Amino acid sequence: MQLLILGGDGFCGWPTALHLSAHGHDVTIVDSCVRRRIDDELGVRSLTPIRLLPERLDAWKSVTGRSIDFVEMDLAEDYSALTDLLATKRPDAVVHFAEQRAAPYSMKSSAHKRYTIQNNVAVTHNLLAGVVESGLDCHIVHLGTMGVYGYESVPMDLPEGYLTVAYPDRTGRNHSREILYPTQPGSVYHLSKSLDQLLFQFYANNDGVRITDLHQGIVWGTQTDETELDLRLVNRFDYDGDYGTVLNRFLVEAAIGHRLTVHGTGGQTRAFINIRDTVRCIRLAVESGAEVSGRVRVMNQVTETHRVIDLAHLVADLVGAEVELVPNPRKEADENELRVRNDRLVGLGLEPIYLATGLLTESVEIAQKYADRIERDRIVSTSYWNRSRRAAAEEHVYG
Ligand code: NAD
Ligand code: USQ
Repeated sequence: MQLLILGGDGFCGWPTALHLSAHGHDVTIVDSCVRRRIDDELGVRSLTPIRLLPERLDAWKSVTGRSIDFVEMDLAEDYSALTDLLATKRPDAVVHFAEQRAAPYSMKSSAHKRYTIQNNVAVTHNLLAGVVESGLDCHIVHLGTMGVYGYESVPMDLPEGYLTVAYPDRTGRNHSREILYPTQPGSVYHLSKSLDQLLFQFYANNDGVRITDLHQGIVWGTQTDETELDLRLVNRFDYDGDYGTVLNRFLVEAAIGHRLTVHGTGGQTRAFINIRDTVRCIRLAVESGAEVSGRVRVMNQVTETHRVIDLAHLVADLVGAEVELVPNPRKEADENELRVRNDRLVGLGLEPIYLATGLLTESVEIAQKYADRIERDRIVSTSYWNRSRRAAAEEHVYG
């Protein structure tokens, strides 16, 4: 298949581009490399020493003999370049990763809130409008998030995208229908993904655009079969207070003897997936595109759920670290239950990797290997959801 990977220089996009190329697809990465500039803005860098994208692509060619094209483009700004590219490449599918994806970054200031909404909504809408204008029958595979469902405890397993609701009509006769699951975003970033859902629903209804929205959980791990073929292919690994996700942060904290920063009580339950499963799920979604028509296909891209405090103790026991309960910088429920259906991806052939595997140790080893690259003062999260969260955090003395 001819594939465009939007955001293919990022944490999920890079290993996915390699995985799809390794499986015989013709891959073009489209990226503005804005994520590398955000590292500069935040005064931090990937734990792993990632090469510039052209060097990564040369390494892939020299190791496998396969070429991946790269087009540098700001997808939020350069609509005509995007439509030219669609007309030239005529992709069978576009995988869309190209958004600002950190919840804490999206809450840092009004400038960060505005950037996140403007960038994310513009990229998604430009892509949809561009696909319609090009007249291509091209399948869009979007990386959405579990966070669109919100984290209210509900007495059921979360369905995949749609909820069946029943309601009486004026005469009292009962009807039922499926609606998009009511969205309850917990940050401006998650809000941008909720807006994406409406854009997808509209373009699927109005223009018959074929869309798969993958509601992905928190990704952990860093390497995949393809990125570990050569040091120059290594994937990025974020650990800082803005971009680092919880399990990867705990692994880094443990590796350098920092206390594990559990927000609040740690009673938050979240959904997780290993990066090796991420790339397989996306291949399954792309290669099953022929089954998508009509309404948006939503698949929950998760393999398991865990409470944050349990993860902290798991890592602490594995590596020998201390756990610290710190004031939660986020406005979120202290405790929640979460169970999620993932039947669609399992039905397509996903065989989940669980936390119990040796891959946790792999991440610890990577963290230890690159420990001298870690900026300790960038670990604690200093993005607060509101003034009272900031005030509570500023009173806390970190151990
Ligand atoms: P990332 O920040 O590492 O990668 C995103 C890439 O998109 C970057 O290379 C960036 O330069 C590019 N990009 C952003 N805006 C762009 C624009 N306007 N034009 C061109 N390129 C642009 O993020 P990631 O962790 O790889 O996440 C990828 C996608 O997966 C995101 O949409 C995110 O919401 C989703 N997701 C990630 C996780 C996770 O745990 N990392 C979990 C669930 C969903
Ligand atoms: N947390 C801690 N300590 C930390 C970091 C986080 O206790 O040091 C807590 C947070 O308060 C939160 C939970 O861990 O309750 C998860 O935080 P996270 O930063 O790992 O995940 P989140 O902000 O939700 O975002 C990440 C990705 C995002 C993706 C989302 C999937 O950055 O792109 O959409 O995971 S999900 O959470 O399923 O919506």
